[in-house]
Amino acid sequence: KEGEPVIKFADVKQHNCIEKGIWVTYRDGVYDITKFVQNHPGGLERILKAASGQIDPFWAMYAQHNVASVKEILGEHRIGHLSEDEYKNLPPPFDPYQTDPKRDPALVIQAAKPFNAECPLSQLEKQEYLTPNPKFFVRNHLPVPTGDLVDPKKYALEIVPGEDEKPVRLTMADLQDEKRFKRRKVCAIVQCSGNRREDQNSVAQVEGLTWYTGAISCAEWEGVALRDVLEYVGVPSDLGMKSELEGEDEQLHLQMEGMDRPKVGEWRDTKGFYGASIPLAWAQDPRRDVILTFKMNGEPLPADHGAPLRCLVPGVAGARSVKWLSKLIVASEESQSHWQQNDYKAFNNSITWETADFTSLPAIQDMPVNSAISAPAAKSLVQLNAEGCVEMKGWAWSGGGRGIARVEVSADGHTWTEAELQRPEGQSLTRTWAWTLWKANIPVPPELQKPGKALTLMVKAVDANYNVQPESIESVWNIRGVLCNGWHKVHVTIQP
Ligand code: MTE
Ligand code: MO
Repeated sequence: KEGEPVIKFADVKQHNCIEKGIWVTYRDGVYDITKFVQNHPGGLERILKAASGQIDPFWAMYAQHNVASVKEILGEHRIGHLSEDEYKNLPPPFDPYQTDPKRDPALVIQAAKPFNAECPLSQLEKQEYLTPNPKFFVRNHLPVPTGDLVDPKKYALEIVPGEDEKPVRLTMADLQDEKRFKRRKVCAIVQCSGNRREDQNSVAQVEGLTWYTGAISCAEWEGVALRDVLEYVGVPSDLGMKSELEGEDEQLHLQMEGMDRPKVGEWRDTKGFYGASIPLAWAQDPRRDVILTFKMNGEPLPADHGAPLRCLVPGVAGARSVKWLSKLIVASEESQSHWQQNDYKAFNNSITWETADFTSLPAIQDMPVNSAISAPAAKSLVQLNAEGCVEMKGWAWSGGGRGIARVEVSADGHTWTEAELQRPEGQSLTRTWAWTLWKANIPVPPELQKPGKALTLMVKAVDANYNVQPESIESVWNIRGVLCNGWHKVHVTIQP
C-alpha cells in the first residue's frame, strides 16, 4: 500500500467503459481491469456489470473467484487504494444472501455466503440412520432462490426431450398426480466430493471449503422416477443405453439446470445458473433409482435442499443432485457448467493450478469407497472399557450402488479388527445408496493402556467390489482437494 496513490471512489465510478478505462474496487483496493476484461473467462458482459464499482458482491457469488490464482491476477492490475475514511463510509455492498433461510445453529459452518455447513459430529455420533433435515449438511454455490420461481403453486419444470424438440412444462400438480406418476422412495446419502478435504490440507493446502467428515448426510427422498417423467415427455426408455452402445461420441447426457443464479441488486445473471449432468443411460436405468424429489424424510423438501423440486442422483457426487431444478435437457454433450467442466475433477498430486488441464479428466460421478470415525472425536480423551478396548463408531459408503462388504479399525495400522455393520435395510449390496454405519471395540495394545498415552485410531472400508481405501492421503492429494478417501485417523489420549 505504501507509496501507492489514494484514489477517490467518485473517480472509480467515472471509469466505466473501455474508452475511459474500467476500474473496480475490491475491499479498499482500486484496480484498472481495462486490459483484463477482454479475456475475462466469464465473458465481457458479466464483468462490465461490476465496472466502476465494488466487485465484492460479485465475487461473493461467483465462487470460482475465491482461489488464490484469481486474487493474484487482480493484484497485477492494482493502481491504488481508497482512503481509510472513504472505505469505512462506503455503503455496505449489496448482500445477495440476505434472503437465505434460517438455519439450525448446530450446523458446523464452513462458509456463510454462500452457505456451506456440515452435519455436526454430535449428530454423526448418534448413528441415526436418517439425518434430521435441520442437521443435514448444506452445500450451496449461490443464494437460495426465492419468490415465484420456487413457489410450488407457480413452479414449472421445463423438459427439453431432445435437440430441436419443443420443451414440455410440468407443474408440481402434474408431477404429484399419482395417476400419472407412481410415487417412489429412495433412501440415499448425499456426499460432497470435497468431504474430508481437511485431511488433504494436512498434506498441503488445497483450494476449497475445509470440510471435516460431515459433508455427508442420509435421508429418505420421496418423489417420482426420472425415467417415468422422461418417458412421459416422449424420450424412448432405451435411448440412453443405445447411445452408449454406439460409443463415446454418440453418448447422450441428461443436463440439469438449477434456479439459483447470481444476482446483484436488480440484475440477475441469466446464464450463470448452477448446472450438472449425468449420462442419459443412468437417468433412465431403473437400477440407478434417480428421482425427482419433493419430500425429504417425510417432510416437504426444505429451501436449503432444493425446494420445490430436486433431482436426486444416488451413488454419485453430491454435485450432480441439482437443487431448485428448473430445466432438464436431453443433449449430445455434458452440461457445460463450470461445475461439470472445470471443477470436481481429481488430478494427480503433482499437477498444479498452472498445469491443470480440466479437459483431460472426466467429471466425478460414482464416488470411491470411503469411511470415517464419528466417535471418539479427534483430540478427545478416551476411556478404556473393562476389556481394555476403546469403543469406535462411524460411517462407511461407496458410490455406484456398491454396498460395504467390510469395515476395519486399528490402533496401530498393522492389526485390524472387524467392525459390526448396520447395513441399510432392504438394499442389496449391488444397489446400496445409503450409508453403512459401524461400531467396533478396538483392543488397545497393552503397552499403550496407560493414562495419558497417545493413541491413533484408524478406519478403512472395503466395498462390495473389494475396492479398498488407500493408506495414504498424500497418494490421493489433488489441488482441488476432492475424493479424499485415505484411511481416516483420529488422534486421542487415554484418560489420565
Ligand atoms: N444444486 C444447485 N442448484 N446449486 C448448488 O449449489 N450444490 C451441489 C448439489 N446441488 C448445488 C446443487 C453440491 S456440490 C452438493 S455436494 C449437493 O448439492 C449438496 O446437497 P445438500 O445441500 O442438500 O446437502
Ligand atoms: Mo459438492
